[in-house]
Amino acid sequence: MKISKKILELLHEQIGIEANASNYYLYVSSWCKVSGYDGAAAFFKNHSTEEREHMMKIIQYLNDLKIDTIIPQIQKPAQKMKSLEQACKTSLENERKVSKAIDRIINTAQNENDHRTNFFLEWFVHEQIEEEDLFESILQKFEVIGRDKLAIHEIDKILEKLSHKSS
Ligand code: OFO
Repeated sequence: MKISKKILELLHEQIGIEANASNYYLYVSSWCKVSGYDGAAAFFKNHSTEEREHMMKIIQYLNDLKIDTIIPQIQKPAQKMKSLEQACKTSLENERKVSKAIDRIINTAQNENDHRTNFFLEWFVHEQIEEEDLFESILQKFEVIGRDKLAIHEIDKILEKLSHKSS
């Protein structure tokens, strides 16, 4: 095998992390839709698709190395949403955890001199910088614009614009 058992185990875990992230964003999108936040619903739906693409990238990487993958069971998102701000806060926390998980695989790959996995994961490092920055700046909007109904409506419109950017 072209990668170690440990790296394979971590990449399998990462497939699950990306799948759970996709599932979580899908749940948030659905919650936004029924709460009247159409812009946010579109934004999170796109994000759910992006996370699935991240999962697919890892599967593709393993398949390119002629390694079969384990497709894990996805988890039911644990949290009931109470507000759009809370959804964004949880998203940022989750993205930070994803970044740590990616760092862990990179550290292991570097210790093992596994240059191909190290190189493959570079894309994810850039992606995580963007995603953390994205949610940090959305959360900043709540500080700047406010949290009353009109402010949330404004933020929903901003999220709608962002959903066009990422699609
Ligand atoms: Fe948003 O995390 Fe994937 O990688």
